[in-house]
Amino acid sequence: MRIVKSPTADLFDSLADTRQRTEPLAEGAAILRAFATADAPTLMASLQEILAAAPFRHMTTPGGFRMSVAMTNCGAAGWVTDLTGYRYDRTDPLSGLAWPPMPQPFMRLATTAAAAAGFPEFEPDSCLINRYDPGARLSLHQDRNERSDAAPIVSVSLGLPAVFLFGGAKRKERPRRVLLASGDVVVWGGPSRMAFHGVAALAEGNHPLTGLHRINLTFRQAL
Ligand code: MD3
Ligand code: FE
Repeated sequence: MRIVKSPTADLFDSLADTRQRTEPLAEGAAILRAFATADAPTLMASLQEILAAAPFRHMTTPGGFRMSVAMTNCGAAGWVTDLTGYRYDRTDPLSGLAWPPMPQPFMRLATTAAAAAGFPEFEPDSCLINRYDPGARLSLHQDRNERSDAAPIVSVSLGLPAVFLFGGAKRKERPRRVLLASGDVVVWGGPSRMAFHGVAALAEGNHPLTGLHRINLTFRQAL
């Protein structure tokens, strides 16, 4: 059997889906499809200002491995890893200075998305910014360096799409695969907050917003 794609299917494939809609994912977790699409250029402009003071860097895990994902932070505290462990730090180890402040467009997007998913009190003090180049991946992990697990984590995907791996409360549970595209926002609260999760190796591509990369913003109440 030969699968022939119609010219209309090809046309649809070439157009980004900009329809905003909510997809429940699990207890406490919701995907807000295209929630950030209209704001994406503004978010990217804010990101360039952050990068001038705190550029992307490949951090080292406590086990001595170089992370394939490049990272930086903004806000009162930033997530860092080095040979001594994982932690939130008020200073950027690269500059010795405080992380750049959270830009207002970042803060507004994170709080409106959290409110839309049922978390009106969310007030992030930290944003971890991840850059994926082709082949970069994040192995299954839990986010447990934040002071409280009562607050959700809000994630914003920009640029190239990625396959997100959403597991369960135990590492051995086989993760579901969820495609996250540019503009998609996911709110992870309630029982989903401590779920194991990761990102499959990024496929090559070119996106008008980010070029050869995927950028992910994760907003946290860390302190
Ligand atoms: C589910 N980042 O930075 S965002 C991370 O796409 C991280 O860069 C991935 O995992 C990325 O820690 C995934 C989605 C995400 C973030 C935090 C979660 C999903 C989560 C916390 C609990 C459960
Ligand atoms: Fe995570």
